Amino acid sequence: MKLFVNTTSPFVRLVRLAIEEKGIADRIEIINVDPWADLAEFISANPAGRVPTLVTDDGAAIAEAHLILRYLEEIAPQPSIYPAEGLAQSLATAALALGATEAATAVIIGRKSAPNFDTDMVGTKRFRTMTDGLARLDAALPRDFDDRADIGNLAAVTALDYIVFRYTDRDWLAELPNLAAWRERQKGRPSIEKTMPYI
Ligand SMILES: N[C@@H](CCC(=O)N[C@@H](CS)C(=O)NCC(=O)O)C(=O)O
Repeated sequence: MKLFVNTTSPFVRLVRLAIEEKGIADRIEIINVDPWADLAEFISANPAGRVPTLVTDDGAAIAEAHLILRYLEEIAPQPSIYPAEGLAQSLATAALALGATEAATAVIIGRKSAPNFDTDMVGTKRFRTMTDGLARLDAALPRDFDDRADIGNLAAVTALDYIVFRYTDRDWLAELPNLAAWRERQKGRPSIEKTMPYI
């Protein structure tokens, strides 16, 4: 299989965290692309030109992180990232984290064409989503990875690290003492360290 990625995308990271936790990295060739560069092979796999995009050994091209996660769960069911026990709570945690992640990427993309994006109506709502989403995670922490790796904590570490990485003018962790301590406890986990975003 092939996975089109870049090194910054939180949606890519979510998928790569699942790949690492499921122990299937050796089955997947990683192809780094610039999603804005319209590389022919990439666009042919995903006309939206967005990472992550997975191409299976049978040639099926699957875009959208959640659809890729669904496929990974099928080909490598254990360890499951959607365990039945406490599933609703894990999905609720993931929903908060994904809302914050979507908002954070929307601002980065919005700035490309609208210089005042941060302060317009949409940008203001996206920042509020990030702030409130992380505050709610701080008030109701995800499980530790040592307990289990599930969609909730995969999405939470993805959201937190991405926002800290992209929005450096604010000390997010100082405002989120519980989440900061939670993040500290996850340090050293191979899946997390291997997939940290960078430019
Ligand atoms: N809903 C998609 C979002 C993917 C996405 O927005 N990827 C960004 C990188 S973070 C991208 O490739 N952007 C290029 C573009 O918007 O054209 C998913 O869950 O995979």
